Amino acid sequence: MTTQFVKTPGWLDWYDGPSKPTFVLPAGAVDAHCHVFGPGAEFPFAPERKYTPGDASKAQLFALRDHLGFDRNVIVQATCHGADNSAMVDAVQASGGRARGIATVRPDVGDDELRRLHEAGVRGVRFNFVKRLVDVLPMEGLRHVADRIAPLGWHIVIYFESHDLPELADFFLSLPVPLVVDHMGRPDVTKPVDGPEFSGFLDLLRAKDDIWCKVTCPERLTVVGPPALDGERTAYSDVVPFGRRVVEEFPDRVLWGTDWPHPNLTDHMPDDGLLVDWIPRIATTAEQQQALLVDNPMRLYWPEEL
Ligand code: 0GY
Repeated sequence: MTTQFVKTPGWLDWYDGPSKPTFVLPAGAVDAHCHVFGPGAEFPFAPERKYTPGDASKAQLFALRDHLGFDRNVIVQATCHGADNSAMVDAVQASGGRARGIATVRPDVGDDELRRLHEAGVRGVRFNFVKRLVDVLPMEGLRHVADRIAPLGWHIVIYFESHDLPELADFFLSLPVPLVVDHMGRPDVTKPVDGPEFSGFLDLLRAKDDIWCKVTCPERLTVVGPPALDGERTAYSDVVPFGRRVVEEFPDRVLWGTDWPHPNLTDHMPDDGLLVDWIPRIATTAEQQQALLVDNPMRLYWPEEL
């Protein structure tokens, strides 16, 4: 018997039928932040999850990859699957080497399991501090995980709300592996890009040269919202100065991804084609685009191919 999952009330499903981007991605571009959800009948969602999504399968992710013009994916374990990485690993293994994974592991994860994940294509773990998504693990447990993964050459993806950064920064800087920050540390884009909050975030990136940043999720950070559906493709203008600032100062440490299938959006579901068209507004030169979309993610996830 298979389990039937009932979606969280008001859950917005991903947008089927995204437009073709106007921006042509450089050859070998990597979608460095995306997820799979289930399908729940095959890969049940975790009992401790904070939301129940609609299904978003590996086949649908790979179809989106091809439609948008990406070559590869980095598939990040979604919190609705807890520390059961089966769906993510299944997708990575089915990609024929064109995907890497970011896992969620508990402090008591075995060495055999870490090795198995590495062989499957996992190259990091995610530490999530967003309280609406997870019961945050104690710092000692996270530090133990960091020590365990360091010998594998993995990194840690960190996800937090901007107002929590001041109390988390010292912990982040004490971790023994490279860090990748999700979604620019979730800035409040109604505040000035030169103001103390975003400057504090930039200081984190300045503190060590192995802290990377995903300049992602304008659809999640925006206050002005998506463009009107009138052919206008200049979406999410309020997030542009933030993305551009990070790309300009750290061109060799930025990554970009769709965040498909866009969990927990409540206002609107983005057209992924429009999201791709947002990229040249923050990475304005061909050189920046090549670094953001190809060279940087290849260095982090497929260094053996360089
Ligand atoms: C994202 C953002 C979110 C959710 C998750 O794993 C997740 O559930 O990452 C969010 O709700 O902000 O990066 O997909």
